[in-house]
Amino acid sequence: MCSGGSKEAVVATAAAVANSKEIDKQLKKEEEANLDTAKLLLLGTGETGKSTILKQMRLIHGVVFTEDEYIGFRSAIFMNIITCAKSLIHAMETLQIPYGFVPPFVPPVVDPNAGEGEGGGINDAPQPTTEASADPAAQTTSAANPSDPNDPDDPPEPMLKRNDPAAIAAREAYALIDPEKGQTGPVVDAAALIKGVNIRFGFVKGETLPANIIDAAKLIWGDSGVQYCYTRANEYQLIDCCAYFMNDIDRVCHPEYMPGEQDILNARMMTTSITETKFEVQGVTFRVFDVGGQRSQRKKWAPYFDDVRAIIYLVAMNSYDQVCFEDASANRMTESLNVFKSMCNHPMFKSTAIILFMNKIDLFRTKLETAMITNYFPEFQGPNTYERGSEFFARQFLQLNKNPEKKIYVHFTWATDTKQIKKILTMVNEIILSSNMASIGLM
Ligand SMILES: Nc1nc2c(ncn2[C@@H]2O[C@H](COP(=O)(O)OP(=O)(O)OP(=O)(O)O)[C@@H](O)[C@H]2O)c(=O)[nH]1
Ligand SMILES: [Mg+2]
Repeated sequence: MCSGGSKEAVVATAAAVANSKEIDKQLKKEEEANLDTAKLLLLGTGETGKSTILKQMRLIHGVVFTEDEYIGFRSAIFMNIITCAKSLIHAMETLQIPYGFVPPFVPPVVDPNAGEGEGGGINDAPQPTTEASADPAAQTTSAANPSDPNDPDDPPEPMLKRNDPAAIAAREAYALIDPEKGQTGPVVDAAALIKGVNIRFGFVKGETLPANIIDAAKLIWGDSGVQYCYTRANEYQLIDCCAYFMNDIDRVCHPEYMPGEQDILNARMMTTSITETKFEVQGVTFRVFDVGGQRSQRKKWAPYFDDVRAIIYLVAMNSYDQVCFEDASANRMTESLNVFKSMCNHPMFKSTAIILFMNKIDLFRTKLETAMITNYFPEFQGPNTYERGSEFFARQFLQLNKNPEKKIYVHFTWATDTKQIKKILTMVNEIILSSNMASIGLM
């Protein structure tokens, strides 16, 4: 029998209606709040360019840098110069390269797949000069690599830089150095000075590197052996802004120097605490979280995973031949693929837009001239070109997505190039805004 007439039932119904109205009100409030804000995470492994993209967002959306930040960037740039000089000096010893070493001519990288489609074929590659062929070091290597480059069934083994004639010649020259006396000369003295440097910078205006350190860093960078060592940077840890600042030491070490936009974008500071930056796009507040990408930092990510509208996941395209800063046994690209796999399939990101920034395309292009992808990713097929390489790596990431419904947006980016990033971020904003609308059923 219906109990609609009882007093208790009427009270209970009224309470339920009030409660439901309250819930509706609350939901409406939340929807409005959701529509007003979009939470965005910048994710990726270490040194992939997350903070650089955040700097670009700040420049583009007018979140100005404070004076303290400018001074912080300037200090970071001085430290970048010292760090680079120290890394190069250390690598000269570990790779066994003498100061003043001039590498013999080394033919460009042998590409067993070149000739198919785009990219120069083996037959187009400049041949070794007679001088280089007469070099016993060069003969050792060609004996170890006897394939006939014209025989499609027996393609030559791609050669790693540490085994090429220049590397062998460097080691031979290094072996001739008297172990008692070592090398002598102004560059060696400069290296000894830099090795002993232990400076920290505060927030003092006009503070710069001492003149003797500036001169020492310039001498090191100008040495032919160090320049050769720089070409083998994938064999040790060297930050990507090395050439940018080392080529411009006089300008950035001037006492009146304050970093410009391009300097700020190139300055390297490892992120060790998560920051939130807010700016408005078409009436929506974007809350952007920049996290540290190295293994120890990734433990801090999870508390930021709720209610994320979009993830920009950064990949350093040029890292395919590098090992991780925090683990010399892990390839950087493989590490990035593993982290992407768990992020893109994470249950909390079911309805989160995933935007993949295949970054550092400028450095990727340069690297392809001397480093074969197939040496590090044997499944790579085809010529060692930008088109093939970028398509291959993007596919490696996309195929990790286990949800066919999920759309992953891919952009090939150059994070230090404001013009390019401005265009890409406009497209990204559109994706985020429409995903914001879709999240509350308005699209
Ligand atoms: N040439 C070039 N350099 C880049 C590019 N993207 C980033 N860099 C440089 O790479 C270095 C590392 O970039 P960051 O933005 O600090 O990397 P991150 O992902 O924030 O690194 P963590 O904070 O350690 O996780 C900086 O010196 C940047 O200037 C790029 O597309 N091209
Ligand atoms: Mg960072």
